[in-house]
Amino acid sequence: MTTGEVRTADGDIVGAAPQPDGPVSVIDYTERIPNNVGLATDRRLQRALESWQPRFLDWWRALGPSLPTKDVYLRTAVAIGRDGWASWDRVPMEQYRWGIFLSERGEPRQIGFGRHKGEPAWQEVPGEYRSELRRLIVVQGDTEPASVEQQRHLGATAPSLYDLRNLFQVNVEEGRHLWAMVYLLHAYFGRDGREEAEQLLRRHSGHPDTPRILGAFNEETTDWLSFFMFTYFTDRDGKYQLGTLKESGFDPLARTCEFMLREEAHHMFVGTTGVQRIVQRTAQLMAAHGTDGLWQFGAIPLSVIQKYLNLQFSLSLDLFGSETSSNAAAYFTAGLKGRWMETRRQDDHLLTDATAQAPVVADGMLSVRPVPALTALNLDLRDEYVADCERGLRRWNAELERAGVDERLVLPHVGFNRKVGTYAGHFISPGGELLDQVGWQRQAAHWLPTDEDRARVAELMVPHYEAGSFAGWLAPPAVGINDLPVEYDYVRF
Ligand code: BYC
Repeated sequence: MTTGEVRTADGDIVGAAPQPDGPVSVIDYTERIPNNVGLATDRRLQRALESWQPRFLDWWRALGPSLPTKDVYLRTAVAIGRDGWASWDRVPMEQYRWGIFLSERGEPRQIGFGRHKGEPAWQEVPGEYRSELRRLIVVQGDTEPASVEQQRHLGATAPSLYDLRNLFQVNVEEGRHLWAMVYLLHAYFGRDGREEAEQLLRRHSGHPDTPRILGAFNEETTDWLSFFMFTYFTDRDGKYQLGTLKESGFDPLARTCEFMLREEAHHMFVGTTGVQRIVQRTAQLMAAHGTDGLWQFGAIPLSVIQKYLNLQFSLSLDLFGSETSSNAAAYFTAGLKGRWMETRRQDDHLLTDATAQAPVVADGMLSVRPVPALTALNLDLRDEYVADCERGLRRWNAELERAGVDERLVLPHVGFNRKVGTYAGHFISPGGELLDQVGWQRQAAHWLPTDEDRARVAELMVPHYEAGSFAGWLAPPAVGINDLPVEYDYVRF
């Protein structure tokens, strides 16, 4: 843990960037592809990955960060462990060393759930689950480059060098998470795995013919408010999905997700503190001027922050799939994808007789019906996620309270603005009222960002590239990165 890292009682990180811990294994940086998986001993795999590497770099140059820089103060994983897992240095971005890192194998793992519960975790892909496993890995892999593409142009309008560095840190690590999934595809899925790895670079966020697989990853990240909401809400879906894949009976997937989760903590830190700093500035100005009309003071009105929150939360809820899903039941029963904190759950880890309450929209009403718990696992995960989201809201609202402002941010109803699952096709207000289409659309401009809101936010997005300078629409952070001062020149041009 860095000395600047601060954790709240509920475990969220609010101070400096976190550093993970765990058993130690050093990564070999003398190799062309740094790794801790013994790549040098498997020539075929090494050659396959070395032929994918230039295509990845071409993709990074074409669709990665568009702002030219000289170097960026970045952390790079050097050891999968407690002491110095990351080194910090000024790195020209195109020289960043993307590599393949799996958490160390500890005690031999047993499968913890489903019909293979108690059997040794698989070191190879079981033939009967090959296509399901490949699908899960491809969906996970597809999101990583998608987010880099979505954030490509944000460097042009960064509110400070500190924030610009954080954006680039998130980007290079999402690039590495793509490497993690590509390694699994190449190492365990033969020719079709290699073809899937190619496709991961061919689909592009928002492309009309070859879009990314999941909806939220085809939306535009238009500005920094949208970016901070994305890293708060959408990266948090990543935390929960990786948390379930970390339980997988397929050991290489479990181990790679475990290490990805360590890096993911920083991405959510960027979101939590980013929104908090915006709310802090907004709250100060609301208290000083007694109005939410803050455009005139160069800040973002709370009502607009709420609209961006409504949008990103609803887009992120769609990432959990349908509330009831036979896919999810099949993944669980096969031992491929567990539940959040599976090992801590006090039940049979089979869910043969358990039931759950799933939402339904029928006869003009929102209600629930009992369903087999096995089919409601996407809902189970989503509920865990929503409870976690609430925690950030409490922190942001504490800023409003501190400033003596009465207004509060709220999470909208889970049925609001949904495109996937039970609520799709229904018109539900943020307060949870079932409306007709006309009634909903009449009020949509109060609930979701309008073109005008986005244009006003865009006007504020003026780059601040002098060390120690911060845009006026957000407060500076409390501490810098890795114990450096807030004013440090984290990026050089
Ligand atoms: N958009 O049974 P259903 C991250 C498809 S984020 C479009 O309801 P299932 C990150 C679904 O594929 C985490 N299509 O859902 C964050 C299925 O199609 P097929 C990413 C969708 O399968 C920030 C059909 O609808 N990781 O890491 O139980 C930055 C019926 O689906 C959507 C994962 O998601 C959608 N939103 O669950 C960077 C983990 N939702 O198969 C990175 C791996 C569903 O019938 N993925 N569909 O053709 C999964 O576990 C599951 O695929 C899902 C869907 C949870 C996504």
